[in-house]
Amino acid sequence: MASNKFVTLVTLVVVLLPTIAMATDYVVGGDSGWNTGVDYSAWAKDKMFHVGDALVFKYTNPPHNVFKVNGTGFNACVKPTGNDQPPLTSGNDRIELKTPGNKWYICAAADHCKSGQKLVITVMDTAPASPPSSAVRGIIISGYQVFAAAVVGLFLAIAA
Ligand SMILES: *[C@@H]1O[C@H](CO)[C@@H](O)[C@H](O)[C@H]1NC(C)=O
Ligand SMILES: [Cu+2]
Repeated sequence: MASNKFVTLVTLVVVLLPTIAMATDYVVGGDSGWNTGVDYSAWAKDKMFHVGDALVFKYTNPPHNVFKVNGTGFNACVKPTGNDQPPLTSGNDRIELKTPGNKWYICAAADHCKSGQKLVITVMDTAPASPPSSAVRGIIISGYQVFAAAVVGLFLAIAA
């Protein structure tokens, strides 16, 4: 019967919506942006990055830029060579976090990286990680899902 398809669609939308809506854009460095003289490990420390979130690098080019590097390049402040990995230079670069794991970014201008213009983050899967750090997020989600279940139940009752 046709209304079953409708109920399924509503269920999907209602259940999946918070996953999409809760994706966050993080402006790297907050009001300081992507610059020298900013402690990016302190900035990243209390944040939880998930697949679907994005980093936004805001800076002036020249001199600044953004190279995505690996752990070796991060530690040694060495940018990738070759044209296959060009830097980001727009001054307002949004990088969507598509996969879990460690991500490293440096500025390759002069000694900027060595003086601290470098960022390492760990991206987690979309599913909320274990408490306590994600406890609040978990409560919001479970609260929403109770609400979602009620809405779906109502539709089922109407459709029956
Ligand atoms: C890290 O990146 C550099 C520069 O792109 C590359 O030469 C090196 O092989 C990479 N190291 C690893 C472990 O992937
Ligand atoms: Cu720089």
